[in-house]
Amino acid sequence: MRHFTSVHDVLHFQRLLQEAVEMKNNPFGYATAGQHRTMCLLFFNSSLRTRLSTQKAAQNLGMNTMVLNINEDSWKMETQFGVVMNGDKAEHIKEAAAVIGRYCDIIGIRSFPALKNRAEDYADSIINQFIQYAGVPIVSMESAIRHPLQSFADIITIEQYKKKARPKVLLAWAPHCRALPQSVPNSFAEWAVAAGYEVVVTHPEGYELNPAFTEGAVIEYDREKAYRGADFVYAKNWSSYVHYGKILTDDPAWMVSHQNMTLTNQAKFMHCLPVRRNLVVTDSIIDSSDSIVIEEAANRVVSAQTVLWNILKYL
Ligand code: SN0
Repeated sequence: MRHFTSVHDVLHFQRLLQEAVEMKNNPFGYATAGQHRTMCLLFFNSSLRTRLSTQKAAQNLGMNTMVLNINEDSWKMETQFGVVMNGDKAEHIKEAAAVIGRYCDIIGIRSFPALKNRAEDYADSIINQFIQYAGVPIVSMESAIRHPLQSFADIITIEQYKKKARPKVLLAWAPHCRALPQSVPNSFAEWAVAAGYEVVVTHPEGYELNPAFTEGAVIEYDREKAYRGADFVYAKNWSSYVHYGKILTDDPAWMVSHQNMTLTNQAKFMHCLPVRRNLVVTDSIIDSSDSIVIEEAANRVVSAQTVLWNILKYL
């Protein structure tokens, strides 16, 4: 593997899952794979799990890690071309990417969408410019349109808990007080379909995701029908793709609650975290024994380590 930005970078899906199981069972068995190699983790936006789990994964493989919060502890970065740089942005992404590429063997990047201009966000330009100018492998730590390390960890988690070969996996929209990216649901839908699950997506009208990401999934507007018989409920808020970046409703009936979960096949509750309690999910559901959010977060180390190991093999 050269870059890791989506499920499309995975050559052998089932083999990657097997490797993840091996990594999980034997996390220190590959401690020399990244010897004398350095990974830089670049954050344009906040992070807790991604920051810690990716560093831990790199360290388990014997790599050195450097973390940089762009716009906070470094120069503000200009990402547009052809502009007169007479504002507050002192450094252009073109030089920054090339320089970091000389210091590091792998670069991880987190950059959220601005949620203002759909075409600009969906061009995913920050990660793509790093791919173009850094000259080293790039790992998405959530881009404007996808969060593949999260989705891979989600699939590892579902494989761990599933009781049938092809579980019904429900991606359920839930309310939120802020406009959030579509990255997590876009990416989860792609990975869950690639894993061969029965994938159902439910949301209010107007929250349709970009169909390129939900191909192979069933879109079910009838919430009760969608929840019925689900083996996994993957909750997430996202802002509208159609009415780009907008919040269209805050109807609490869409919150993951006992009322919705009782329709399921005693579904496991999943969420990428951070999650806002009693807005996205009730206390009683996230605190129940069917909530697997902590194990899901723990598997972030496994997904990152498996991906980094696959990149290191070809360096
Ligand atoms: C991000 C998102 O893409 O939805 C990161 C998830 C891994 N989540 C948030 O930004 C939540 C922010 C909030 O205010 O709750």
